[in-house]
Amino acid sequence: MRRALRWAGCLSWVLASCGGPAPAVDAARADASATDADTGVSPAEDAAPLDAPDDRVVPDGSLRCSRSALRFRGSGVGDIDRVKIPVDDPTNNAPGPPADVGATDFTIEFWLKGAAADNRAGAIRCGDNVDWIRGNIVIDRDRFSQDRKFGVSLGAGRVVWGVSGDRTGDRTVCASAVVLDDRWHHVAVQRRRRDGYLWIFVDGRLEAEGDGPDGDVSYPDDGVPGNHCGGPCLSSDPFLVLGAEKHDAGREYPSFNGSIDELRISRTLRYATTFTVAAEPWAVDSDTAALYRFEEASGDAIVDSAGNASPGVRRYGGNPPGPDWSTDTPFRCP
Ligand SMILES: [Ca+2]
Ligand SMILES: [Ca+2]
Ligand SMILES: [Ca+2]
Ligand SMILES: [Ca+2]
Repeated sequence: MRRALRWAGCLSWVLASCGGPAPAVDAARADASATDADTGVSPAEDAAPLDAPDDRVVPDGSLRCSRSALRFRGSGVGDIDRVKIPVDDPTNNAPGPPADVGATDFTIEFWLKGAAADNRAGAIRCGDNVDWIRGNIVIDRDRFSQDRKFGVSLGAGRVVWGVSGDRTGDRTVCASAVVLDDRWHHVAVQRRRRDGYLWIFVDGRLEAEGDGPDGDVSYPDDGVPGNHCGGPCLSSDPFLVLGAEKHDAGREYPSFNGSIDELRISRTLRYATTFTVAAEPWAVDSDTAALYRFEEASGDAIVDSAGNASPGVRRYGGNPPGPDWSTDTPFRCP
């Protein structure tokens, strides 16, 4: 459905569907009804929201700081200016690597820094739709015209999180806090497997939540990319893509222009309500599916700190070229 929806989106661009105001959400609301004892998530001890640290200097040693991040340029063309993490091998029915989440609860979180002038997507109309693809795309695990997909984008500077179920519909939820202020922000999105419930947290504040489509949204082990990419979408569908719209579908579906650091994918719900953001980089624990610290600082290999079971590749290029290795990080080393 993606292509049809995308072109329908072009036609309706001047209408409210693309440029309308962001829906009201209850910022920083810790709604007990949204969580469930079944999830096993315990509310944070300290529920007081914290402002995002910026230019925080933390001690060196034991990787407690971040020396390196990636600076994307928003090219959105040519399968470059992005990181690609394979989540399936289309030539067989073997299970994907741990980064292929969606069969269980999961959390995707990362640090992001960008400017509004570089990311001009308008407000997203959130609801039972796939309109997250109209924002500047930060995380793209789409499947072209097929179900079981998800992604994170920015519309009018707000975090947008969308999921399509297993023939159970679509849902996009929108945060209200503006993050495109050229400062580092922590973003966490979650999905509960039992009922498809979705959450967005920004700098530890619960920003948006809602019941989403049900079912397994991991990449199908027997998935066959459709013939929508000048041929089968073999170079876009079976990947988790960072910092770009994975299909290069056109400027109506823009890519993120800014920095990403310390991306963690977990096979659990990490957060139940407003929480205190970690003051240093994460270490791998038993719930970590993949952890990308971007400490390589050179080259094209993207290392997964969780045993490198889900490695990625930097696809460098564009004008200006990206993503560049950057020393601008949320946890600067002395
Ligand atoms: Ca880093
Ligand atoms: Ca496969
Ligand atoms: Ca549901
Ligand atoms: Ca799979």
